[in-house]
Amino acid sequence: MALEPRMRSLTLLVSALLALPAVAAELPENHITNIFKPLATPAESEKSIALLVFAITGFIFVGVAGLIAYTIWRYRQPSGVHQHEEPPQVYGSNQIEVAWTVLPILIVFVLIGVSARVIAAVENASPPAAALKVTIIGHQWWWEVLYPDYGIITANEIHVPATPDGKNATYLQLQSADVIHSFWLPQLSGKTDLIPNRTNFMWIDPREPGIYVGNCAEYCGTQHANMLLRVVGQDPKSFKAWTIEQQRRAVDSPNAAEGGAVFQSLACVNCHNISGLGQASSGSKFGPDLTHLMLRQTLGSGVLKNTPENLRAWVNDPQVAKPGCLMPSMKLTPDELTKVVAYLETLK
Ligand code: HEC
Ligand SMILES: [Cu+2]
Repeated sequence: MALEPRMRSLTLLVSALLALPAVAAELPENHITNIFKPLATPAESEKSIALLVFAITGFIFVGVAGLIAYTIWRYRQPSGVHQHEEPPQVYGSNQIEVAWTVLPILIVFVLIGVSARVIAAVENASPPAAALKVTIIGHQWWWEVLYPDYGIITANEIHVPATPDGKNATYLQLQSADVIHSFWLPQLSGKTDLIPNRTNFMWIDPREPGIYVGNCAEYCGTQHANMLLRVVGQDPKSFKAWTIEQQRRAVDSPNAAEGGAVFQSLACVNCHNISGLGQASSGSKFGPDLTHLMLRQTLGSGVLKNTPENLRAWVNDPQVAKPGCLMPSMKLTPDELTKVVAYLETLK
């Protein structure tokens, strides 16, 4: 009787495991978060060290587990015999004790040595003068992205050049506006924390154009799991085109004027900056910069695709898609909602 539920959960577990490859296959080609498919130098060195560590620890595991299995089998009690005496015992052996002390110490030193070399190689690489510099500021629960040399401010989606020769490195300065976050793009590099009142660095040199996804890797509050990261690797020409688009100030088309006034009247400006909207909005950094909102693929740090319906739903009540997030439901009337969303849709 007790077996039935156990069997059922076992069947469930097995079918869940079998379904895993299918789930992974559902993801679009470049949406992989797999440290074993590195596409940048730091991630490559980290992969090779991960494989080395797996090999050494795997060897130890097979050796130890094998000896245990062999011993259990070799010294099992023969069937039918009921003896209760202990087998002959061995007390103390200098040779064995030296072996099991020295060997692990050697293994640990090898592991420390290779790790230190890889860490130093990744961390001490100094940026070529031409490297793109990007500042990332972690906020609860989104990423502010600044390009100081271009005067660009955006959020959650980091555009960088990507070339097969890895010659287009991007240096990232990592900061935090509130609590500790951690920046992690498995295919590009290891994790680096973003710590309040401190600047950490990391670099990436993506080899292929495409989207690299990642996530905050340090628990930072309720919506930590929805603090997704996207790096958009682009060939240098498209990257250049992107920077030019981003440097434009918010468009002032005639129908946008009314919407801009709505936006300003609805207190959105207290938290969001839109360049070109005038003093009222400049410098608000509590929420993501919305100047080129429509050029982003997602909303709310990856929780929603950036479609007209989702945008309307988000502005109507962000707490539905991202409960606990720091944008309150603004309780707009349907008319205000329509106007402000129509305005947001002009932000290209
Ligand atoms: C109290 C501050 C605050 C106010 C007021 C506010 N927002 Fe937000 N908004 C935020 C924060 C914080 C986020 C990021 C939420 C997250 O991803 O966790 C956000 C996110 C957004 C996003 C998604 C941006 C992106 O790139 O993901 C849009 C669009 C937006 N707000 C529009 C508005 C509009 C329109 C108004 C006025 C009706 C408004 N907000 C009022 C704080 C605010
Ligand atoms: Cu987090």
